[in-house]
Amino acid sequence: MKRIPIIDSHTGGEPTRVVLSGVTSDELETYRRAIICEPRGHEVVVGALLVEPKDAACAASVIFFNNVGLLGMCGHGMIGLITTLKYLGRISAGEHRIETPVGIVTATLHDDDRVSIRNVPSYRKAKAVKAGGVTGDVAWGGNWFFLVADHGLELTLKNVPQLTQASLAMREAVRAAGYPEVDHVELFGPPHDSSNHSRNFVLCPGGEYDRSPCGTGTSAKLACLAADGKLVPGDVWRQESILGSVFECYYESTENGLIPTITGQAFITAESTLIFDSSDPFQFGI
Ligand code: PYC
Repeated sequence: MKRIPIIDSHTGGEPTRVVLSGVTSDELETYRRAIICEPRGHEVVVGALLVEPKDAACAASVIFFNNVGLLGMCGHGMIGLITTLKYLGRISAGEHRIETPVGIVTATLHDDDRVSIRNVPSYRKAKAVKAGGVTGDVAWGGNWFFLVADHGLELTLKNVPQLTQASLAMREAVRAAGYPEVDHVELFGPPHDSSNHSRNFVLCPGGEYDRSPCGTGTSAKLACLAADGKLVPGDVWRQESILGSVFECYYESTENGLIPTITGQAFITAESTLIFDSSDPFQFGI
């Protein structure tokens, strides 16, 4: 029987499953759904496969994946990964460089276990795109987002089915409008906690919603705020999720573009071994 050791965590409610060994990057497509989906997991889980870094100055290299494919970067997942590496005793407080498929990210593990992610350069590609009856911006924050404020929906947990349906329709519309790269949709509304600046609902590529405020989505949001002159470098933006969990963020303007830093905290929830029995008809997931 094949055995794959994993560590689970959540960041602001959004789960991350770190795969420690047992799968190579070439084998990932064979095991991707088996690791994420039922009967071992759930569609919302984001996987993080640890692989050997090419750059010796990096503490680790990671490939993020979900129920439908690979992710360029993943903010909540990176916070989960750093917390997992600390749990394993592989890193301690301080700065750590981590390779991702879209570039090197610097993560700082603080003494109080919060983690700050200095993300890849983020930017707005298109402003005020009209698609599916709404107007929004297309932006990159490590993944591609369509960011919409004029959706007319209330961002509450009881509305998740409507928010999901509406976001799926917006995604189809923005792709048809000339932005086929968009795989996440981010809806914005007023925060429920007045110490935050905004609340969001984020549709992920596989149709699930992000329980956290979404690190790459918040990076895309910072890029749009900066482009509109609504947030200056260094000023703090507190992004609240549909669950009420918060990422605290700011950006720097550099010669490589706008670099967001996202701070949050993850908690370890399980340490276990996935078992693959060749006689199990659902060994590769449902
Ligand atoms: O935190 O960047 C993120 C993320 C992407 C998809 C789910 N979470």
